[in-house]
Amino acid sequence: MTVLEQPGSSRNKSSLAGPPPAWRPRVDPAPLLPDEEPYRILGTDAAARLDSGLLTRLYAQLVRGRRYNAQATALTRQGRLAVYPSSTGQEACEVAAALALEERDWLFPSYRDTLAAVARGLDPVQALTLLRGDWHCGYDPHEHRIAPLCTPLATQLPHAVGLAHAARLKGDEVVALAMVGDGGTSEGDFHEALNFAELWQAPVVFLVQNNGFAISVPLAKQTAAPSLAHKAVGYGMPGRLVDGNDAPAMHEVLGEAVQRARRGGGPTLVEAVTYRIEAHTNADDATRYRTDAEVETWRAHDPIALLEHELAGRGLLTDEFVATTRESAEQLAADLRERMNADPVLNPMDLFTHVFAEQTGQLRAQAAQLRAELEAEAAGHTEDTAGTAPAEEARP
Ligand SMILES: Cc1ncc(C[n+]2csc(CCOP(=O)(O)OP(=O)(O)O)c2C)c(N)n1
Ligand SMILES: [Mg+2]
Repeated sequence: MTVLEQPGSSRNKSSLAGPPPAWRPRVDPAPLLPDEEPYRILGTDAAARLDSGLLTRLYAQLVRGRRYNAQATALTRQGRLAVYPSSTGQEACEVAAALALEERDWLFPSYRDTLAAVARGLDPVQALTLLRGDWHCGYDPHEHRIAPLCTPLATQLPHAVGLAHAARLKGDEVVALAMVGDGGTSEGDFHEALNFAELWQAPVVFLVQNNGFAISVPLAKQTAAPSLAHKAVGYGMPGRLVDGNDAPAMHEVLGEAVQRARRGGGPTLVEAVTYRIEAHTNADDATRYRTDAEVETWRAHDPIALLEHELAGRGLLTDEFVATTRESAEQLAADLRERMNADPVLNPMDLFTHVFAEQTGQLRAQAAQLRAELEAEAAGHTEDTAGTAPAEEARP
């Protein structure tokens, strides 16, 4: 006997119409859909309306950013920095993210977003503390309103939503801008963050830098979504697709999303289409999974060159302006070199200090072992300078 043949069934009343009540989308998805092509301004008629002051400001920041990336990468080769995930090629995203925010807002960067933190005003050496191998992020997140550079993928996103939601409940007009990579959009945290952000109308902007790869995994193996911006629609949120190498376009779109969030209009997901010109980090060999020809196609769409083209057309790319900009970038690099060459004063025992409010037995045992090793090393060093056992022999 089928369900419909059971006594008392509503067989007679049933029909082949849709589920009761008739289902329909609760919001119209059409306005949430991203543009079909990445939004751009440079190279289009719209470029004419751009303010020259904004263009020169963006240019100076981009040039400084590229120099910073090159210097930080050089520091890894000199053993002064443990690891550096370069944002060369992605400077327009980094700089626009920083400039879109006001002082009262919060930035939630990933490990690749040192530049956004520096463009927001963070000390360039402090910004590298974590990547240098220290146990802390090197700055007070509350003072700068920059969360620690986040290594576990996408975990910064629910944090940003929580902060933004709390600010809204308190009546503070604070916006959180959270940065994540294309690979990070496959993490559960990404979905949970977007879901709650829209439900709560949290003032958050999610900036996905689609740089083509998650280490060696290309986007085509990451997702079957039409674009990453389309993912927004599933949560009832608008998705914007932008040319991530077009600095004024990035600046405009992120600025609009921040304003919308501040007005109480809810979150936005922005996908910036860009490219990671360097390897994933200094520890990666990108030639193993992509061709030089591919990299060259992106070099031809370089964010600095795009801006130079517009500046030159306006007669603003003068020798003097270029020289001043380069000099400022060189000073930044020189300062970084000099200060990163000083040995940091580290206490290895700090490793155990802030893990738990109350140390576990296992951690206490590990701390005791490290303390004993450090004491043995110090004793060996003393004996060594006294001309007896060398430090190396004192080690187990
Ligand atoms: C939760 C988690 N899983 C795995 C890793 C290892 N991991 C570090 S970077 C990375 C790739 C991330 O790619 P993407 O999100 O595109 O950011 P990109 O490095 O391109 O900026 C992976 C898998 C990690 N850090 N955290
Ligand atoms: Mg990526």
